[in-house]
Amino acid sequence: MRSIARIIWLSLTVFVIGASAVAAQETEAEAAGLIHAIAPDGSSVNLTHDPIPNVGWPAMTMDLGLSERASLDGIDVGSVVIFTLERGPDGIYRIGTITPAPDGTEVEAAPAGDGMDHDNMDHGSMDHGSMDHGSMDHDGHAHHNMTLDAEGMVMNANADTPPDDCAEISGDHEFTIRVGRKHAGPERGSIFGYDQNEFEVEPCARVTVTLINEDQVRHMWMLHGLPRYLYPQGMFHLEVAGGATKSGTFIVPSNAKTYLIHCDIPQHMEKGLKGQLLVAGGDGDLPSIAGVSGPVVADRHREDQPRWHGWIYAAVGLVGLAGGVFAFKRIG
Ligand SMILES: [Cu+2]
Repeated sequence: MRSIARIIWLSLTVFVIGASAVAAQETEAEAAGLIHAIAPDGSSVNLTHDPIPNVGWPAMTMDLGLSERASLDGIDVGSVVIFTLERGPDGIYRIGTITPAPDGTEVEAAPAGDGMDHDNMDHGSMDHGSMDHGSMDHDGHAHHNMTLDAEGMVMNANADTPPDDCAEISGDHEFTIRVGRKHAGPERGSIFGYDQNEFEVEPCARVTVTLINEDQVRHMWMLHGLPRYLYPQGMFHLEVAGGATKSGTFIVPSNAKTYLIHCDIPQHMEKGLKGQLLVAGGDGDLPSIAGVSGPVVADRHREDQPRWHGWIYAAVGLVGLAGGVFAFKRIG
């Protein structure tokens, strides 16, 4: 009887640990931000923040949803705040907690003393159509680092500046890629898939990618290894909400190199969303790309085992079960 109590106790402990792991949201980063707008229902804010290296974000102005426990007490348009970032149950970043920042906290991407009185501006009367966005000085950056809306985002797009090693853009490539469960490959553990996992372009090519998300969940097409002087964190990034489509353009350098493509939502790369872009033939295949390459260390697949192994497992299991029933009857 003692051992039964022990088993119950153990199960309860495991249950409690599991439940608290589900309840606790993992904070991935903390940052300061300047609030520009608060949604009427208080569910999201628009703010400018400095680079957040922990999650690979450059400085940007964006909308962020709030967790249920985030309180906007004492926070208004124009407030400088300290907030934590976490992923919601949908895998999308949101604000975990938010508090007014201590006096003197500065958001470098949004200097407090820029002389503009945003509160008193009549935005409704602005003629955005006639504004010359091209001539705006975005903190000296040559590119729009990011565009973001409800459909998703495009980060580090670059359609006109060739990398330093390219005298000019050599030509254009356009790829339309579909992503979703229905494109999952036959590989073990594959749940998601792109309909194309390998791309080849010439040195200094300009590449436009259109990502069509055929799933309900958000997916990404993120390319790594680009020169950091042109692409913050060395990446180009499309992120697309379920059912939506996004396009973006980047220009590759001249050297022979293989670039990693993946979806950065947890487990999506492992479940099939991994590809490669070869420039000038690339410098080798990356591992575990559906339809292209195998894993570094092969799995011990069950189908590799002789069938009689299964019968041995079944026999051992039966003997164990019989022993258990016998012991139980004796206790009874
Ligand atoms: Cu994904």
